Amino acid sequence: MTSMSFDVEAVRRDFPILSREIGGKPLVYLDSAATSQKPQVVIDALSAYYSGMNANIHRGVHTLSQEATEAYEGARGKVRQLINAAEDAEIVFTRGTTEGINLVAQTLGAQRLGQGGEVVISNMEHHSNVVPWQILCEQTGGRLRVVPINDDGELLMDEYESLLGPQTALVSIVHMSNALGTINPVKDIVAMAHSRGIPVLLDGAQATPHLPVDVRELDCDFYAFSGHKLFGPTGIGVLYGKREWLESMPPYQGGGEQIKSVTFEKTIYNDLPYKFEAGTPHIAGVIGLGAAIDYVNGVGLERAAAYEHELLEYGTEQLQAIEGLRLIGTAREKAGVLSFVLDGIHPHDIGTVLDTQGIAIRTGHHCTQPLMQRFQVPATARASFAFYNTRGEIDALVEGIHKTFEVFS
Ligand code: 7TS
Repeated sequence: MTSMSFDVEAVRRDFPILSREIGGKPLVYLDSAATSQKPQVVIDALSAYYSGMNANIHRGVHTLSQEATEAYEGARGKVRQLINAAEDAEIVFTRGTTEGINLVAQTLGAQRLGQGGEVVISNMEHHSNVVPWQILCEQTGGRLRVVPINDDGELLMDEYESLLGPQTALVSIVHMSNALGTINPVKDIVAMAHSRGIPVLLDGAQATPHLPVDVRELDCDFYAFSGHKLFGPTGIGVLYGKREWLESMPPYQGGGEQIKSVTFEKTIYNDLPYKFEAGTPHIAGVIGLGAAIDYVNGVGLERAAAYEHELLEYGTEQLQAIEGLRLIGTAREKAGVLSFVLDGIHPHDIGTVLDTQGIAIRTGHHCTQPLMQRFQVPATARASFAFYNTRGEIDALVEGIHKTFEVFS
């Protein structure tokens, strides 16, 4: 597949913000790993819900409530299809990846992790796949074990395997790294854990916008991701869980919607997935996420991934040719991210100069401080792509980096 078959200019016209200017220069948005931009159809879906359908769900006999419930549950079906889950009941709506991981930590994690038990994560995890497990370890007397990585930013799989044992309560690993772009061999990670009866959660925050994901093929027990990185609204996310685990787990939060009956003596919890959806959910967000999934399906994730891959190869070549630039994250399997440092220039200064050129990148530790420690850098500059980016924008980035060198020379 070549970029010839992918009409990026047509895709760009779907995203109104991409025609903005910043300080008189066309916006070059290279921060999609932080949050993606939204196509008009998603913006319209939010507006249509509030202007024509707004009502609470699952509780009204009136028409608006029925329409809102139908739209909300329809979106759950779209999520199920997107990740090929077996049934809608395995799709739990959350606030985002962070909440999905905390949910599993405080329910299944609390059930499985005892004194001396272990949770296995990796050196490239986002803080949201570190801190919830640290909190759990403090509560239970458990211990965090960390899979090391090599200098390219790839997991050391032998080390991973050697960390697994009867003491391992759970494995929680990122599918695609936000700071390096590495795509981890998650199918193998799951298989190795399962051969020892250990459940696996995958953090799919970065993978879902870049790769087709099939949770049944991966055979993972949980898969967490965020709507806002997948061209949908903020404040909405998904936790996929296998039915047998979700059934066996206690609720995460108590409240309305998640119960069947309540007396002061005893509460009977609702069926899946409602047991885990206490309170009025982000109805508009769910409907907007459904619209985002329809949009992504229309673009075609596989086609988009091939296009993005070319973009990444082009960007990698261009950046590697710049003297004084070091790429952080050179895994063989990677997508969508170019993290780098420049000799003698702090990443924040790079970001500031690029902003004067209309170029938006992220600078800092990317909520992966242990990873920065591993590479012995305080921070990196990170350009991250989506399928709406172009070669011309990479050229602008390269020009901006040269300009940065001039400013600080
Ligand atoms: N996991 C990964 C791999 C992430 O990249 C992020 C957010 C999260 C979890 C948390 O997602 P949230 O939607 O719950 O906040 N990553 C980034 C980033 O790279 N820049 O800003 C947010």
